[in-house]
Order: sequence, then C-alpha cells, then structure tokens
Amino acid sequence: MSTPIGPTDSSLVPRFAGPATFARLPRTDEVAKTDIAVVGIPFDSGVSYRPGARFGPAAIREASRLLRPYNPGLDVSPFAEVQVADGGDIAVNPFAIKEAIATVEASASELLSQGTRLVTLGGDHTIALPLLRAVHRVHGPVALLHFDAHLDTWDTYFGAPYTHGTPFRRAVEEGILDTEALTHVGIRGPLYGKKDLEDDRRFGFGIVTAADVMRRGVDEIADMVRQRIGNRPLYVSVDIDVLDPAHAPGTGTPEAGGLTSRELLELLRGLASCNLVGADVVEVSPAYDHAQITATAAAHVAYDLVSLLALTAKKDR
Ligand SMILES: [Mn+2]
Repeated sequence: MSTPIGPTDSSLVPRFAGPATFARLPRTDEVAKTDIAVVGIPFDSGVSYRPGARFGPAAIREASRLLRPYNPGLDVSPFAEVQVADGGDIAVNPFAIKEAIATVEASASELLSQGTRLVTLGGDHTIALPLLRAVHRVHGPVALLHFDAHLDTWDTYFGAPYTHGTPFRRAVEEGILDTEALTHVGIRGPLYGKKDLEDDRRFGFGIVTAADVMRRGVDEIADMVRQRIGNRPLYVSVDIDVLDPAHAPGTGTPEAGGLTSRELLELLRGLASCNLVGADVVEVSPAYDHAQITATAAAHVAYDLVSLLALTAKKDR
C-alpha cells in the first residue's frame, strides 16, 4: 500500500487558512483509495424541538482544524497508518424525509461497497437508521452502542414514523440490529411514561444512565459494555446531547445532568479491542453553541471514532 496522504502540514500552511475539511485531511477525490471517510449529512428535518443540526457538519469541520495527527489515548496515528479522507456531504432533500433516508442509505452503501469505513457527521439522529441499514447489508445484524440522553426508541411523533426520536425502534423492527448487544449510555431526564422503558427493554436494550457513569466510573462501565459487545461487529452512534449542556449547549434537545466530554472520550477509548465497523456523531446545532464548545467536543469525538476505525482497519489488513 502507498503512504497515506495526511492532513495539510500546519508548519507550512497555518491551521486557520484554507478550506475546512475534517482535520484538514485531503478530500476523497484527491486520494486513490479511502480506508476511512468522514462524511457529513446536513439534514435536520426529523427534529422534534430546536432545529439547526443541518449546519452541524460544517461547524464540526471548522472546529476540527486543531486536531493533531497522533492520538495518545489510543496510541495510534490514524492519518499516517491508513488513508483517511473527507468525503464531503451527502446532499439530501430537506423537504422529504423518506427520500432523504433513501439517499443516505444508497450513498453510504456505495461507499461501504468500496471498502470504505464511515464516520458520519450529522445532521439529526434520523440518519442513524439508513446508516445502520447500509452497515447491515455488509455485516449482518450489528451490536449497537448508543450514547444519548434519550432512548430514541419511541414509536411516532404526530403519526410520523421516521424522526430523530425513533430510529432505533425502526431498526429493531427491521431486524438489522443484534438484539443481544444493544446498549444506551447516558440516558437521563423525564420520559413520557414508564412504558417508554418497558418498550425499550422489550426491544433488547440495556441502559447505562448518566448517573451510573458517575457512580460506577468509566472503567467499570467500559468493561461491562465490552463484555456485552464481545467480538460482534459494532456500530457506535453518538448523539452529542449525551454530554451535559455545560459540555454541549449547541444541540436540539438538551437535558441537564449529562456526561462530561472527558467521560465520553474515555468510554470511547475503552472500545479499542472492539470490532468497530461504523459510527456517527449527530445533533450538533451550531446556532445554540457558544465559543465552539459543542463543535469542539464533536470534533474530538469524531477523531477518536476515526482512530478506533483505524485500529480495526489495521487488524483487517
Ligand atoms: Mn438522539
């Protein structure tokens, strides 16, 4: 394999100059073959409260200018060891949710069929469903580790089945998840009723609340999650509202009492031995952000997800 083309050298071109691709990486059309693509999906027509996540990909890319090539938390230089590139945005119809979902599924499937692994920047959480469909086509039913304040296993809003609060219920119904290995982390806040939890348990989900992370600590939770996942193909979906509003104010449905960005990053690093096959970071809504707090957190989360995928890609080689 040829040497990967890395980010623009910040000793030659300052970080604040030039267009913002993710981590100042080359675009996919500038490299021969992409092992890992960071792709944006600027779609927020599935939100139930504050909109604006359509601007998430651009904000995360802008905040990612400061990322550096070596990840000491995972002892990997992802951009040097495999070819990582920015795949641009999947352009989806903002006026037709079903069509948007079909576009995401088709675009993601095409990239996966070329052997490219995906870290997707949302966009609202609706996009997780077509991304999981695409991953299922390659890997069969996958384990899901879902970081979120919310369950996202509700049935409908205003009769609408495809929204940012329903992707994982649809995914279970479609049989594309491995129901032996489904975990939410960071759940908190009021629900519509106790039935929300009963339904969620019936679908096979285990719940690690935000309070569990605080009481039991990151290492114990990571151990528990790893045991549940085993060596199954794993998809990680990170709703940035898993973080406390102090760490991620720029999001559509904030809930008090969340994780710190330090806890989230350390939980992700606990997945180094897992067989990660895809990931997303969703629900960054920059209009509600201050001082790039949320976009910076999301950029670092995406960087650790790229690093984890780089570890998987190296093992597969
Ligand atoms: Mn969500």
